[in-house]
Amino acid sequence: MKTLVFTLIAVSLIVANFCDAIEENLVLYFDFEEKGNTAIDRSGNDNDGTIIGAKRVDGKIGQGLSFDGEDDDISFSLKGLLPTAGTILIWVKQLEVSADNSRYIFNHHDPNRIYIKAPEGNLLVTLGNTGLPGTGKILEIGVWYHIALVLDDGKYELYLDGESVQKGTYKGLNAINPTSHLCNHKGTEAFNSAVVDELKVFSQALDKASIKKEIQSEAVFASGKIATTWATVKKQ
Ligand SMILES: [Ca+2]
Ligand SMILES: [Ca+2]
Repeated sequence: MKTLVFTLIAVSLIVANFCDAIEENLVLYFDFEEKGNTAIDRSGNDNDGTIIGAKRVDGKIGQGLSFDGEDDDISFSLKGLLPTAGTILIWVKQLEVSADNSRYIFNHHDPNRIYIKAPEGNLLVTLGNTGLPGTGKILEIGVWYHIALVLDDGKYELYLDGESVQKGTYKGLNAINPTSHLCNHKGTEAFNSAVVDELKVFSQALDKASIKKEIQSEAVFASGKIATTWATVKKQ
């Protein structure tokens, strides 16, 4: 029994190590590990998502949500987020190129725009009334990428797989909309064929180390190490 308790504590410490104070500023978290037409917001803020058409498939960690690029949607609120500071993190794998090649990944629509998209595969963001140039980083079809967008009072920084690929300034992001979407524009157009997983939105600007930590902690779960540890605990 002592071994069991010790192992449980050790596992708890491993998990706690990756879930530090920044988790308090989590305003939305979808892991897509459920069934049905609601994506449960694990942050506790009731920013649940309404799914139309999109299907659960193998994701980056467990299940992800797959969009057909024709008419699939998920809409959700971002209660708890202010327009002044925040971080959006998401895993995405582009599938075939859909008719509209704008390839929206995250859509918080105009006039207070927060767009993460990859037209022609070229990763770019649009913020408020500021259209920004493509990063030149191409999201290949069938490959998982981790994207993090940090907003900090008129300054932004975009990360791809934990590395900064663009930063600068923006204007005109003054309010948070009642709804946002993944993989389309406003839920009505520019549908993107892709699988997404692990959408996290924080109400603070995360630094590079915190973003890397998020990716690292997810990698631990994805590799099954935690599950393996639990399996070992159960045997004792
Ligand atoms: Ca559909
Ligand atoms: Ca998942």
